[in-house]
Amino acid sequence: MPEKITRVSLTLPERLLQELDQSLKARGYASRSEAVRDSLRDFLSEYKYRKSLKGNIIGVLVLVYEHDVRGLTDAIIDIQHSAGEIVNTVQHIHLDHKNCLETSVVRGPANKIEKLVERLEGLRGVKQAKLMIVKK
Ligand code: NI
Repeated sequence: MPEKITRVSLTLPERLLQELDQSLKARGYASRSEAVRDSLRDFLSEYKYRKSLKGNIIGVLVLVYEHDVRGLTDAIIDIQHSAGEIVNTVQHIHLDHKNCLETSVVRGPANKIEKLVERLEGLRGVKQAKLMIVKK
């Protein structure tokens, strides 16, 4: 039996939509829906992977965010301080007039690191939060 399909509507920044449309042809996608479905599968797969991590881990967390979103920089710093025992270093790079990139080396219990990533990625103005696990 075919899977039931549900239609949803999204609000996206104009520029993000333009970039999506430009990448569709180059990547051979027939429609926006197809590309968004694949993106969602990646999004969920990454989440499930993070949730499956156990024990003590070491990783690098990469954040890209808009520093001019009100209160965001303070919120990120507060979260990093409150997780001080697992955030070992933070490197900040000013990407351009609007965007910042931060890499943090994180070390500690997987569930605490997962909580940290969840708190950061959900903040308004955070565009990317990627956790790369480094094998010991
Ligand atoms: Ni910056």
